Amino acid sequence: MTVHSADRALEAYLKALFDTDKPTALRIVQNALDGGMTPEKVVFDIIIPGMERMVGGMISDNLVTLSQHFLAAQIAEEVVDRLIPLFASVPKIRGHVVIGTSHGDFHGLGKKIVIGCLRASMFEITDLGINVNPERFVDEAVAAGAEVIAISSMMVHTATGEFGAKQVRRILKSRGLEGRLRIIVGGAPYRFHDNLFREVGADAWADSAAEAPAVVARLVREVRS
Ligand code: B12
Repeated sequence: MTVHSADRALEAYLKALFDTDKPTALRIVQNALDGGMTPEKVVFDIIIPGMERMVGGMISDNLVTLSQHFLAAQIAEEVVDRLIPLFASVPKIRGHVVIGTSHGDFHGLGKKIVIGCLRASMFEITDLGINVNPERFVDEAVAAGAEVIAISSMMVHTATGEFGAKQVRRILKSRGLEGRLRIIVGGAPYRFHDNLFREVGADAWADSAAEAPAVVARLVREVRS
């Protein structure tokens, strides 16, 4: 299949995401490149709008299932990683985020989707995986020169407990790192209590992966200002 325009490619790509048909989605990307579309155009006119439409708009009407959501994020991550080195001028990375799921929490799907959105928005990501202890969040963020620590918690006790964001905040404070690093949290427990992110010592939270890039961009600006 030869794809002649970004619009047509985007429509075909969205259909493949809806069908959770990863081989077809990747083939559409490859066909676009083979047809002469630049890697920049593929990322900015197909992958990012595809991701936004799947993760942002339609999910609120419950039209998108978790597997469709997940696939859009997974492909965005793979394709963006592969194509960025091929850009004519390498895009400026907007900031560095160290992300993981809080200690005791093995729910990794929300985090994966957040990573897809952040990578597609040109943030550099260090993924620490699931069940990450607080010291490791801080150590890895310092080693990477990150501006933001992102903590995903899907369970109430891992969001509010003593081995999650609260302890990360204490470590930042005790090591004098609060001016250099911001904490963003996310996950279902934060939806039910507007102020919970503050109570656990975070600087910000985002309700969905689609909202995360704008919030992270603000935190990076704060650190750099
Ligand atoms: C899938 C799932 C599992 C899978 C996880 C698979 C995996 N690889 O992730 C498995 C089967 C392993 C599992 C295990 C357990 N689970 Co479970 N699980 C779920 C389930 C059904 C979906 C969670 C999920 O992945 N949602 C999909 C994501 C995409 O949704 P999301 O929250 O909307 O994510 C978005 C935002 O929150 C945000 N976001 C997420 N993280 C972050 C981070 C940042 C920084 C930002 C900015 C944004 C952000 O962006 C995401 C994308 O838009 C929920 C129920 C539910 N419907 O939520 C229960 C649920 C979370 N599980 C629960 C429980 C209790 C468990 C177990 C303890 C069960 C048991 N007895 O063994 C174990 C715990 C294991 C452990 N230690 O973690 C409870 C938690 C209850 C509570 N109030 O704390 C829930 C709510 C089910 C329930 N109703 O009881 N689970």
